[in-house]
Amino acid sequence: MNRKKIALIGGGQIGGVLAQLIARRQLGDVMMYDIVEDLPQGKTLDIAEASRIDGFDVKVQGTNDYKDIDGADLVIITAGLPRKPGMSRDDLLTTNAKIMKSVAEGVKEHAPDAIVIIISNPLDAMVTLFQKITGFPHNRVMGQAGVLDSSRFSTFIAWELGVSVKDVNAMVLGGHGDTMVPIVRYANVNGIPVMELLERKYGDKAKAQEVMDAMVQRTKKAGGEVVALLKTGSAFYSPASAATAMAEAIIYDEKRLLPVCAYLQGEFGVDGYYVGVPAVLGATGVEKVIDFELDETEQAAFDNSVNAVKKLVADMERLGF
Ligand code: A3D
Repeated sequence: MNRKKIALIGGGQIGGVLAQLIARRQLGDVMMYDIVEDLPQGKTLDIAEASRIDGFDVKVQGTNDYKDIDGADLVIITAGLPRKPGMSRDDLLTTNAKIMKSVAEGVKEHAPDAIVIIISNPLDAMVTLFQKITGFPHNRVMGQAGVLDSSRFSTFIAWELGVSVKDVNAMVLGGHGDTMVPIVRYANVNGIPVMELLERKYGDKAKAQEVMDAMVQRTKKAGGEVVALLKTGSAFYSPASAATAMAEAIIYDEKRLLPVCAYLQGEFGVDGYYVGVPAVLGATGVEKVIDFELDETEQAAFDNSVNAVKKLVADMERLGF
């Protein structure tokens, strides 16, 4: 079997961690592209020189020329500015849309058959724009947000309950912004509802709800919490881990059910927009969106989040993209 070729567009903070994670897991040969001269070459050389120590045997290379991503099977895009303290993801729209336009043109020309995972913010709008420019089938274009947001939510639940995070399942749906929707009703620890565990811990329904509400709020603001601490950029280890999990699901045709930014055609009452929903990821990309019934409050929160995505997409179109 030929090794897969994985192109990373953007060799910044997330791109660097992605290259290292992909190499260590030997998911495929890595080709990192960036516009900054020598940056991707330097980062990948540094990573490749650890191959003897880490025990991986795949190629890890860098380039400033789109020609070198020719024939990539998988493309992961992180090109674009990250947030600074006080900024919302939406504040990045104009700058990152310009960048995404050039990236989409490069990928369309050189990796026309690739499956594409986008991480650049504002996420839902960038995925929409990339698909519009390339015309790639919707199943081959998706965004990473929900895997990370869900991992953040699960981590807070594990800390609160004093259990291993490995046993926590919790999902965050909707757009990747302040309106994202952590699904509390289905959050569980090895099948036991988190709300029941909180009620037992505190012996009081109201207190349990208060603790859950605080975790939901922290999840929604988790990206901003990291930005405020780092001061010079946004989270990069965890987004890279999240996209690596998606890449692995695709490369090994795992059929994992993960929350991803996928194109909706009627599911959850939405038609023609990219939003975060549970989907099956396999060899052909997004193989199926898993629609399930939301209760009234969840649906209202989801609709509100979808409206925020629609507004962002409309703003982007008004800007001429
Ligand atoms: P950063 O370290 O600045 O890296 C971005 C890289 O993109 C830099 O190396 C730039 O040189 C490069 N770049 C700029 N323009 C182009 C271009 N036209 N073509 C190719 N490369 C270009 O940022 P980062 O890695 O920390 O973050 C990257 C993006 O991910 C930002 O937009 C963040 O907002 C976003 N992000 C998303 C999440 C999600 O969960 C969705 C989480 C964290 C960050």
